[in-house]
Amino acid sequence: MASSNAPPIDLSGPQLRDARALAESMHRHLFYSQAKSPSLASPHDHYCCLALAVRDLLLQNWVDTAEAYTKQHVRTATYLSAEYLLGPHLENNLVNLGMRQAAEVACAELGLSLEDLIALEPEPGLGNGGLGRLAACFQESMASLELPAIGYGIRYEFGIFRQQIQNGHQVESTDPWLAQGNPWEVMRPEWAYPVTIGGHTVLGVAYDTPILGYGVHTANTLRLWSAQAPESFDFASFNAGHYTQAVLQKIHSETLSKVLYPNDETGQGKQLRLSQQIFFVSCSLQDMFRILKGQGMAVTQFHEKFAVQLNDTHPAIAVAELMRLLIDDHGVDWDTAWSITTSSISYTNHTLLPEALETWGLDLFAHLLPRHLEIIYEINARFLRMVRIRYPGQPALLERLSLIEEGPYRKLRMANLAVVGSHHVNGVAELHSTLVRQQLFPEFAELWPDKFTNVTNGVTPRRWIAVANPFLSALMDEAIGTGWRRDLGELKGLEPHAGDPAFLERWRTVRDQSKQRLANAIHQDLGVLVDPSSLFDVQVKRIHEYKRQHLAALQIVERYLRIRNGEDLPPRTFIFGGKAAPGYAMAKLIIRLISGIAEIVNMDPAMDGRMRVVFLPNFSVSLGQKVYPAVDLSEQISTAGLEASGTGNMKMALNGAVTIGTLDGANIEIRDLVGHDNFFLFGHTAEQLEVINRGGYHPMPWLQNDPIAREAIDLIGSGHFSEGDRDLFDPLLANLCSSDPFRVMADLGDYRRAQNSVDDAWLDTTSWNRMSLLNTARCGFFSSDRSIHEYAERIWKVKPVPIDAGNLIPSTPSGAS
Ligand code: NBG
Repeated sequence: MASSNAPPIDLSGPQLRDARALAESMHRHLFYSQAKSPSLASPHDHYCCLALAVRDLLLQNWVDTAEAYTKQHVRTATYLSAEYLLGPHLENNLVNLGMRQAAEVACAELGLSLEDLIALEPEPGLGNGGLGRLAACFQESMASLELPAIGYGIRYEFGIFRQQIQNGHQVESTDPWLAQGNPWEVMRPEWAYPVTIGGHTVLGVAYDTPILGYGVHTANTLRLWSAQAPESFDFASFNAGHYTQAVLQKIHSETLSKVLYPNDETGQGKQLRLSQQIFFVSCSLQDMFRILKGQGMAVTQFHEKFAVQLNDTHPAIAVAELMRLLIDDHGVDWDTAWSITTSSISYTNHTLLPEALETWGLDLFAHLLPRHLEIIYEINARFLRMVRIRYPGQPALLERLSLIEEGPYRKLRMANLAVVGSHHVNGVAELHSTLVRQQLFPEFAELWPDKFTNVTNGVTPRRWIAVANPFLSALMDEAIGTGWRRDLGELKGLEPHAGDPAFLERWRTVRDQSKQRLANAIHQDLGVLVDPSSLFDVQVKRIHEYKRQHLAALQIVERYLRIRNGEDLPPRTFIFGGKAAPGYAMAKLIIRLISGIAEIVNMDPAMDGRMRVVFLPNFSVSLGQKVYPAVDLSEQISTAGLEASGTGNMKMALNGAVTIGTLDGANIEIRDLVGHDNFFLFGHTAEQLEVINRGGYHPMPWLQNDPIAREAIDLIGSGHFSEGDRDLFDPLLANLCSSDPFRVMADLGDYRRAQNSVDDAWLDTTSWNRMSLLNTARCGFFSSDRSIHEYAERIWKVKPVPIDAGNLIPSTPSGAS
């Protein structure tokens, strides 16, 4: 492997010692773990050696943490999530250990490039988007805040699909992220639990990954369950000569944790998804009972030991499963079991979109989980009895609150189950939490006003600034010290520099370095040359109509027409990225449209030096780490009221991007914090849209008054961006012009106005740099440390437990919990 071209790093004594030790450890692992000689080692061998050497370094923390938690009987948060979009571990662990520089020197000593090795790590993409990434940021923050916590989930063999763009279309392939092994996990065959689904029993086996806190000795555990057949072979069939049948049985069981479901996918694969949910929830709860017992605590103390957080409704079956375990397996009476359950569980809602609120047909549910259904009927009967007493003579109210949706095809409402079974329910940004109370669960909110609360999302500054943006990090370290990594509020210290032209110039320079880095990657991967001095206008996130990538696309077509008509506009590079659910035809068509526009624009000499359009394939955590630091303009343009929070908006603003956005999700809080002058606002508010909707929305009047929009739509319809194919974009255009469910036309004019003011603002470089700096300086609130602190204080009642370095804590007298 090529050696690093990086300038030599000046390390002080102890760090140099660390570097030497690391290099030695890598050398040893090459022989003892990879069984290779240096001359035969592949780049992947070197990556494994480094990963194993780093893992060795954090094992002490991991072992000490487990030991301390056990001996001190600490109250523990358990986070149940079907998704963890972790991203690669290596660099993050190096940063959290304070070993990033030492590793660079160690690699150089061995003639290797740390950056190259980091790039070799396959990313565990065990999540779809924001929800899964939030779960990953939260794990890291819990460890950094020294909070006793366990993350529970599924060890999918195949993570989120890989996306390629072929002839402008999204093409999916599998993500065999485990194919080359995974140095970060430890299998725990001794912790395996049976789960019976549809009369068939599978075994969930624990795989543990350490989650290292930043600058502390805490390393918490992420425990993911892998499905196995209880016996590798059905010996009866085997002996009867049915060898193949016995093996098929095994394969059937293991299918359960094979693949992560893409979200936004309706209907398909429902049965397997429900099975996955009960599978990981049951294993996790059984594991908690094992821990409880191991600490000599009674089952009736479950809620004293554990705060169980449901990440959306995917784990909502936990309400019924915890009841079942308490009653059937542990002999607890109903009332006590219900009190334990509702004292343990809390639920976070992540979306108001009706199609994302999970329901299960009762037939399917009864077939797979008959005992759970019985329990749910009983919960419902008791709950509705209580409601009937409080609100006599209101059958319609009962119908809305019921856990069962009546009708020809009866369904189980998982969100209602989660609300009834939880002591707290939270939304993920102020507006969203208000809408959860007012629109989604108004009757529940009236019944239990104190149950509902808000915890605005956040992102971890370690991965999303320190790892992702070394250039900005170095400048900030110099200006305000290094403490922002632990207390992101310290970014405020940048504010006095907003009036210093020389500092703003340096701010610009480090931002340009990130843009250059992204430009290089775009050139290398896509062969497109983009100008790092142009305005980088970026929208990266899942492709969905409510996020309105098509609104951005229309605006780009308008800009293209304006430039062709001779208008002089400041140069811009439009960058998109994101996956569309494989079954979501409209989202895939939006990708096709963006690719079509990119192809025409990038070939047109009239666009040279004025505009480029790029669709980055296979957006991921690692790609995000390159993109977020390079954003000048952050596109957060969802239909107001539909984006629960957004977290990409936070990553971009923290890295110095200015937002163009609607009053939606956390955009509102970002705008209030950074100052209204440092944010480009447009569009209807959620309230205004409600009024418009009540009057009966139609896009036509908007379109008729907007000749520019009509021209853009006509150009798309003419086949200009689809090699003459006039029909290709028909479904998209017809939808926009007839029902326009996401109110693109209602907001297009104001979006154009806001984009014009962006052009004006960009021309004043100093003032733009100032806006950029103020966005970073004022967004410290959006650290996931702050979010987790709120959960721990207000919802979980879990306290930090500092871990001493390499120094096992002696057991405390009994009684502490
Ligand atoms: C998503 C929302 C985002 C939000 C993340 C994390 C789901 C179901 N919801 O707006 O769409 O930021 O959750 O809370 O994925």
